[in-house]
Amino acid sequence: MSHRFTRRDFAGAAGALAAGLAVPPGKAEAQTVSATPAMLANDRRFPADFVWGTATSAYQIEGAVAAEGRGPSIWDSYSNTPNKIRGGGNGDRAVDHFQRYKEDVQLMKALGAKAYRFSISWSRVFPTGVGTPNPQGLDFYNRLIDELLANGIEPFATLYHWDLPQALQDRVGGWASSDTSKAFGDYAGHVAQRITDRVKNIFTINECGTFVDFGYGHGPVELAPGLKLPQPQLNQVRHHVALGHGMAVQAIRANGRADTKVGVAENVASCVPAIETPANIRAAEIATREMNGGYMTVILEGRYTDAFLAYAGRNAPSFTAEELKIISSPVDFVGLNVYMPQYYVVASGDQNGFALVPFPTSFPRMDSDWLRIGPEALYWAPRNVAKVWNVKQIYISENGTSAADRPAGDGKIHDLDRVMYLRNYLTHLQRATSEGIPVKGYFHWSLMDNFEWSDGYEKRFGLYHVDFETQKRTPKLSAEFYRSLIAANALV
Ligand code: PNW
Repeated sequence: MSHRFTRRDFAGAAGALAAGLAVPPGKAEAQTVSATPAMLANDRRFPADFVWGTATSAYQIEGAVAAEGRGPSIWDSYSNTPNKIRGGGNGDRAVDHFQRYKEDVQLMKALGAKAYRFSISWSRVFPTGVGTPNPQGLDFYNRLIDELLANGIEPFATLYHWDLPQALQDRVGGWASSDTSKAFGDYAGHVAQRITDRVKNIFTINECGTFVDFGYGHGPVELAPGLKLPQPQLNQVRHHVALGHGMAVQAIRANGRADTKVGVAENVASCVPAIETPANIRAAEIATREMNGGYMTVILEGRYTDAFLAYAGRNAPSFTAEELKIISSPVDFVGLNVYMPQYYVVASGDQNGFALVPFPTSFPRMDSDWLRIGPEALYWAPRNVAKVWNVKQIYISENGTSAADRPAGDGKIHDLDRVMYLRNYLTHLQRATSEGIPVKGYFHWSLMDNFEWSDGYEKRFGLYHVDFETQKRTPKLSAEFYRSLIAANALV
């Protein structure tokens, strides 16, 4: 007979024993059961069909920038501009994944990972963004997809992870023009027609919020194309990106197999109640809707909120009702990239109904300046999205951290800080799934160290350490942690 041994039982019994007290009647059974990790795992499990994976993106890992007819992207130009990238790196070689993809699939397999989220480089498929497709454009991805499937790993493809064809930037100003939204839709349809026999899940755009604000606006970090547009144009860029997403959803529906599932991968502004009171929890829901007005809200509701438009005022984007309909084409799932709590929220009596609490300067961070540590974001982000928009399928499309990983004297990488981060964040994800919040899977960012955009090769996010000279991959302690967690399908 199996006795469901809860953590509370164990804590109670252990506490009583430690205090030298007699074990109270009825707790005797607990006293005789020794708490093996497997037993504790009863409370700590993830759903049986939970999808554990890792994530990467094309420009950050592939290299081979001139292979098989690829055209240049804005990241080739940007990273080869002096003083843009820390340490002066670029993605010309990156981590040579284009050549080493078979070895890299084995790294995933060694983790026991069930899925892999990668991105497709638009300028491999359409070297100038539009027009005649490159006949070799999908060859690499076909090889990769086949290799993944042969190894029992489910491919999840992202169509846009920031590497816009340079020709589109030059010709129409990139996302400043709705021509780019339309070109993105055409590219999405082309790809869907050719991969959805094997790829059943597609993310349209990765983190609209990040690449628009940092690439066209004024972020704490700068990204390609490195423009600083005034507010009206910046809001128009936002709108064109949301429109591009919607056009891609429609093109995938029109050109892909009927069983294809499509969604976004958005760096949702995660709103965490500063203290979990009913009033603050409600305030965090209201904040979720307002603080995600530019993307998530318009994508899931088909309208910009009144507060969003009032705040933008004369700088609001121009848009048509037809465009709002395209933007809000129904999605099958929502992908959330969650690294940190974006805002801590409390209830407020003013008309917004919420207030944002400023961060103290001592708030803890990981190795990237922007990466604040708040494990509860991995509970609240999916919880709020499920609640506010009644979303039925959520993936954590990215979560992870940078760490100052250096091989120790024994050659190993003891990244205790990444393990700490993961253990705590995943505890909150488990809280979410155990409450029935519909999170279907989790993709760790990243499989291996790679080109971290403006931070070049100086920030490492991988479960595998990469020696950027020799390209040697070495599992870190966190890879071992993730492997154990996947094997147990529970917190370890
Ligand atoms: C994401 N921020 O970027 C991207 O999707 C990945 O390509 C990237 O490597 C990863 O997270 C780690 O940075 C972000 O400043 C970059 O808030 C910056 C921020 C958030 C996400």
